[in-house]
Amino acid sequence: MAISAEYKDADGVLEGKDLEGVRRRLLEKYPPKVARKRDKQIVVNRVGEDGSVPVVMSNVRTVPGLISQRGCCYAGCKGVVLGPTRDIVNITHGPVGCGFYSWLTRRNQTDPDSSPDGHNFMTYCFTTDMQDEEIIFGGEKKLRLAIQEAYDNFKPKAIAVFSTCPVGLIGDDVHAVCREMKEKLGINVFGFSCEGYKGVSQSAGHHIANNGIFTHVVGTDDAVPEGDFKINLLGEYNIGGDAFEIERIFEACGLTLVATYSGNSSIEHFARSHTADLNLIMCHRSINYVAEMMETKFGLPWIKVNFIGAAATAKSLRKIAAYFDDPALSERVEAVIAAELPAVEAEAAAVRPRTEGKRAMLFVGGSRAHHYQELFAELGMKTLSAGYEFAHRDDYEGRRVLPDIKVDADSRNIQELEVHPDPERYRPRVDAQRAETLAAKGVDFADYAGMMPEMPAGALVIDDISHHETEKMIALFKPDIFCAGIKEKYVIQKHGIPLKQLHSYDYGGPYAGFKGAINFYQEIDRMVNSRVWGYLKAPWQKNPELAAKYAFE
Ligand code: CFM
Repeated sequence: MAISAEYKDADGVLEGKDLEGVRRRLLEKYPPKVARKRDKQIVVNRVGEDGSVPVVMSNVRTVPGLISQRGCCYAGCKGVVLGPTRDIVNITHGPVGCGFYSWLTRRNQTDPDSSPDGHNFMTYCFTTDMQDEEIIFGGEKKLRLAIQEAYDNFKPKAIAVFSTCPVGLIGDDVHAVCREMKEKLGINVFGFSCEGYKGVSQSAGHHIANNGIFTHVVGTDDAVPEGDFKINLLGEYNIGGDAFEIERIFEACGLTLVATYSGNSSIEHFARSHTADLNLIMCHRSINYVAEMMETKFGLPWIKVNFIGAAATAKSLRKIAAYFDDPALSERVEAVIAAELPAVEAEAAAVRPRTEGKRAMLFVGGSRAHHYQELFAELGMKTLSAGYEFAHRDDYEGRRVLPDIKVDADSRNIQELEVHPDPERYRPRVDAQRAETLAAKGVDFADYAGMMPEMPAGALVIDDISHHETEKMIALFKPDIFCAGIKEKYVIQKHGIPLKQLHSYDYGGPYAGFKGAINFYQEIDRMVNSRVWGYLKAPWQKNPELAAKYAFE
């Protein structure tokens, strides 16, 4: 990785500030019990010789009253994992707002022309629009009608149903309705019990989505696509067109992409994805479950890749070539890298004098706070502090800590599927000896090193950061750019700091792959060097006190 091993400050000091003091400042306003909990989620990074890092408490409930960046279980299941699939009719069983706000029309890009039937239902928002009557008397009847109506109008190959909070509270059996309608209509109809309140964040929804796709779709079509080097890309959701850029690169390299979970995807891709030769994982947090279940059932191995950052893209392509061990493929991959890198490097060199030494903070989701550090490093920028909204310890500290993770009641509530090797279709792609040879070439199967071992020692890692802590960090460090989402954007801009959304990319992107890196360099250059932020005065800087009067005595 291109990131420097350590900041030049003395141990425990960042930009002249004693980090223990900084931690105290973040916690001092909290009641003692809250401070004790948050204390375990705010950690100064240190990387041991063996790559070990400090423990970060994560994937635990947010303290009520703290303003968190997190979303809900339904958002993780319907919005994130299933949202980008163009030809499944996704019906939100619940009040209209849940469906509307997870419609994500700007976020979910797809190319319907690449499907022979041209099905694309992402431009529609399907919901049962639950009313008082259904909350009192049950919503199964309305759900049945909605499935029928969707079928009559669109004749889709599949219909998925997503439960929102009230569905769980009133006890509608969405799975029974789906089974009944599947039989009646003769198409795949399947439900997800992803009520918003389940688990502690959207991470629970990822797991539920993975279980549902794996149970109802993966392996339902054994037709093997043509191509010598067949791969699946897992945990890539085509934000800002990222998947289009990655697909372009794969095609140039001669790799056959069987399925992406789930950017620019079709249900047919998932159905035959078990026929691929290798699974690549981008976002480990959201999709590791599918990768592991596919390995157990079909013998399909997985490796971690990253296409955010030009160097990371080249490295990932070389890993794939090493796995297939084919001279013609390696040659093609090298030719693609050689053809693409000069333009990227030229842009980095042009921008770098203006970005070198600038400082970023990244608080995003469950994988991007790690991946985007690559791009900032390519600009000569340093990441002062980073954290995830909802990641688990393995995403911070690496999968080496998996055996040490305590499974609490909230996690136990999410079903772990029992998966066994398929009696006919289990086909291990690599034996132990070959795995060892490949490991020597840097192709590590079923491994993710985590964010912290690749972050400089002395950076501050904060899990599930609150708005209070965000404001303190900004006041203390005045970073040159802050990366988060729409909920944070305007609060941070009012502090005079540019905010780059790394969820939806603020209409920008793609940022993945080679062309994406160029886009990102240009965008960050514009943002960190814009003078407009210096002219801003937040309302509270001019008028620091809010006064109020009781309306009656
Ligand atoms: Fe994975 Fe994602 Fe992310 Fe995520 Fe997300 Fe996302 Fe994200 Mo927003 S699946 S963990 S739940 S990379 S929606 S496409 S950008 S928080 S860092």
